[in-house]
Amino acid sequence: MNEYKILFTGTMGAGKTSAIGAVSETPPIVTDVVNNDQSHTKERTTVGLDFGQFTLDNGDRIRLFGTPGQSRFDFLWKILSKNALGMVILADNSRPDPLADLRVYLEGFADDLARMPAAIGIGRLAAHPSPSLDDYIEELARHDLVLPVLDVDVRRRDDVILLIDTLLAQLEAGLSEE
Ligand SMILES: Nc1nc2c(ncn2[C@@H]2O[C@H](COP(=O)(O)OP(=O)(O)OP(=O)(O)O)[C@@H](O)[C@H]2O)c(=O)[nH]1
Ligand SMILES: [Mg+2]
Repeated sequence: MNEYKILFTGTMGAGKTSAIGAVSETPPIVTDVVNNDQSHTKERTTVGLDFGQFTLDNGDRIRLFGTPGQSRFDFLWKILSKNALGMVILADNSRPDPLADLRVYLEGFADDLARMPAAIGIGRLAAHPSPSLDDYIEELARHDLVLPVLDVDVRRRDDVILLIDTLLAQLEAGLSEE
């Protein structure tokens, strides 16, 4: 049995807590409090971490960690990414400048992204079609990254599992090269 630690990160309200809650087999550990951040209207926001886990059909266990979205907690990013085997970066396409949001995480996690697989999940794309998936791919290319970019609804279990499978497929491809 293998255990994989996967980190979920991305901007405030992109859905890190929702995504982990959508797939966790155990009640997710959530550290949300009432949101006083004026930059976002959401009711609650994460101030510590999210944690959830689930088991794949082959018995491998996935441990999911989520970061707080607010940048004042970015000191936690390094701690939470330690020993992670892969990373999911979530974006919210309804925000004023989602590509700028993504850049914060591409730059903040540059060291990690150089050594671990990642997948990008774009939320609320149907209602907010711009920027497009191609625009995200171009933004990644400007950071010398080639990563899968998926249209996801973090509230849907299947979408979150697809993101995780995309990471695992990259890990497996990497392992078979060795
Ligand atoms: N209507 C709608 N709501 C969505 C969609 N995607 C996500 N949401 C909602 O957006 C909210 C996301 O909130 P969280 O999961 O707390 O986001 P987070 O990334 O953990 O936020 P922070 O911890 O504050 O950084 C939830 O209320 C979701 O139900 C969508 O496509 N449509
Ligand atoms: Mg959260």
